[in-house]
Amino acid sequence: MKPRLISFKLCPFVQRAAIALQYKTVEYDIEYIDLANPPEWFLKISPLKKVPLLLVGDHVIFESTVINEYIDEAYPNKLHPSDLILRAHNRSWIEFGNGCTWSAFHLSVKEKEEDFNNVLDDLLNKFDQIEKAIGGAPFFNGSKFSLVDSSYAPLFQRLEYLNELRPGILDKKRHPRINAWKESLLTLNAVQRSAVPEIKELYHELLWKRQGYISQFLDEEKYGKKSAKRIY
Ligand SMILES: N[C@@H](CCC(=O)N[C@@H](CS)C(=O)NCC(=O)O)C(=O)O
Repeated sequence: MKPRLISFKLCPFVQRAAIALQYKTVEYDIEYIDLANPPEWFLKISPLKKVPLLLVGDHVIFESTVINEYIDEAYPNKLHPSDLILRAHNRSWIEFGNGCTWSAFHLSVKEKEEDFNNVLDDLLNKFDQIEKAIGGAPFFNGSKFSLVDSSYAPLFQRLEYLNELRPGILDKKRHPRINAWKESLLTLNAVQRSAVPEIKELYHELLWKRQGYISQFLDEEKYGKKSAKRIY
């Protein structure tokens, strides 16, 4: 039975699940909803009213980290390490990545430069910790792709887009290992296939709608008049 991933095109948490499914070459269906106007059926089945959901038969699995654990256990080619301590260590860094993913969201919405810089400082301090925890190359644990990789790739993709607009977010000198890791992930097929092809354009549009500090670096001509601020 094919699992069905309930998605929003720009959600980094959904993308984590799509990467795990893609990497394992699992056949799945994907259904996109509009989070600004979610359908009734979705509100009924989503306990937190959030995506991702993974529908397996009649079962609804929610929370991206739990969905990825399910995908890993349900399909061949284990992504989590078999060593108990290493697996716990990986889970800790996945949890740590949740906070970093929220920092990327805050970078996109903070209106004042000072607030933006405070979020960025906090994120770069978190990156100091990750830099020390990376176990090898090209992936977090070394040669083998894992669920830590699928958890951080959507974050790196968004930071790359933000950094193109406003350099100084990705710092190769301060975090050489993170930046090399990011490069490996963003060129991976499973990551490239995990989002819609127009992801960058959609992300730029979203930044424009959010009207945060970062939106001033977008091409104003292209997006036209500022509209009412929207989160999604
Ligand atoms: N902890 C959740 C976070 C999911 C999440 O925040 N999804 C956002 C979209 S990226 C959402 O559905 N937001 C809808 C809302 O908050 O109403 C996970 O990892 O799955």
